[in-house]
Amino acid sequence: MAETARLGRSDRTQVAIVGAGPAGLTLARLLHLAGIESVVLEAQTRDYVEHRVRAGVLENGSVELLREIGVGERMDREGLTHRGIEIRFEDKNQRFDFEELAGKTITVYGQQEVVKDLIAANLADGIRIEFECKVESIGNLDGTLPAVRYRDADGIERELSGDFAAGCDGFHGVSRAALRPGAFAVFERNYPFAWFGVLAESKPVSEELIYANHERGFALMSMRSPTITRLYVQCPATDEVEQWSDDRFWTELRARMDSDRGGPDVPRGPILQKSIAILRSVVVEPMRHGRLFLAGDAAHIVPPTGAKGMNLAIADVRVLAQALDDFYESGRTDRIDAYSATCLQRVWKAQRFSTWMTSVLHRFDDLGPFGRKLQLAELSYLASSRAAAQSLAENYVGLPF
Ligand code: FAS
Ligand code: PHB
Repeated sequence: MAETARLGRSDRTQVAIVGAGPAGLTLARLLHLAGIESVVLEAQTRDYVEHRVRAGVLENGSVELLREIGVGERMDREGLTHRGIEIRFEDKNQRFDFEELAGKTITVYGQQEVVKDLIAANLADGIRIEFECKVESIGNLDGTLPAVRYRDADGIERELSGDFAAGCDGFHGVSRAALRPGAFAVFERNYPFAWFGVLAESKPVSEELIYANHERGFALMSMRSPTITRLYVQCPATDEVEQWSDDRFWTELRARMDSDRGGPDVPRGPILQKSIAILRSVVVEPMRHGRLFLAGDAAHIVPPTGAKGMNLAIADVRVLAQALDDFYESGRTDRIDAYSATCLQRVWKAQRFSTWMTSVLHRFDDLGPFGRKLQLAELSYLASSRAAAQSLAENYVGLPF
């Protein structure tokens, strides 16, 4: 049952938002704080989106923005402030002190927690979020009133029109399908591997994230709390979750951390959730089509190695909300017209960083011995050069808005 009073068969708002992920929910809140009305249409149930395990690292700028819009209280209480990360390669751990190198920290706080906080705050402020409402099409993009057609929880066809529409419906959403063929370009790169990830009830071995480059493949030890870990190992892109028994996972992670040869220990614990995430890079240009604006994963996907996915979604809607606020305040359209170019600046820098992190930390079967040596030289340079370490730090904590 939708949380707010059900909309009429055809309804009207200022901004029709498709998708209740970090992009859609943050946008709705930013608009509300600027006195602009929006309605969020979400295909899944509230329970589903509030329990979907995804990203876990918030850049400094995302943390500040979430505080500014009034959803920072639980994040500040339960989130973990990290002053750096470790990268493990050739049997040693190298720490990178972000606070010392870039003057900023990151926060580890699960994406589903951010989503929970945004939904609670938005509903409390009377922002309309319609769950179990699957959008089927978005039309009239070049007109003055884009029309979002959807099916509600009872299967009834409805239409929501707005001055503007925001496609915040992720990579598999409907908004990209609304674009005129030929009106956009897609830049993409697919990787021949994926991440097998688990959420486990086990004690993190380190206060900070450990990324590992190992000849057996990449591994990452992250966390969600002092008792919940989020752990990943590189696996073939064709793998299925069923191929990874608990025992196989723990054995492989320990091997990649050299746990039995002086490397960090990997305490086992009950595995709560398993998933496989395909690694790919995708950018759709432009991100604006008439009165439809794409934001977040609907417009771009980054490999998770740089922990940029959720942060880019938040950065996009920050630009969009400012542009729409200008429009409603003064009729200005210069920021609306600059929306795509402004976001793509940041998107491509995040793509560059995420691609670089992926290239130095993963095992590429076609790398060959020379390529492998280059990879290790890159990591050794990173560990010995302040300039290289500073570049890593400033990109990881988040480039200035
Ligand atoms: P989202 O995908 O979060 O939200 C889109 C919303 O739109 C969803 O709720 C969906 O149900 C809804 N929707 C879709 N189609 C619809 C329709 N037709 N009608 C109505 N609603 C519709 N990033 C990291 O940094 N670290 C990670 O570990 C990490 N893990 C990930 C694992 C997976 C499996 C995925 C897919 C992504 C992961 N990411 C990770 C990236 C992730 O964090 C995304 O960047 C982030 O979710 C993007 O947020 P949104 O753009 O809001 O899209
Ligand atoms: C996570 O905590 O889920 C996480 C952290 C860092 C990454 C990717 C995922 O690069």
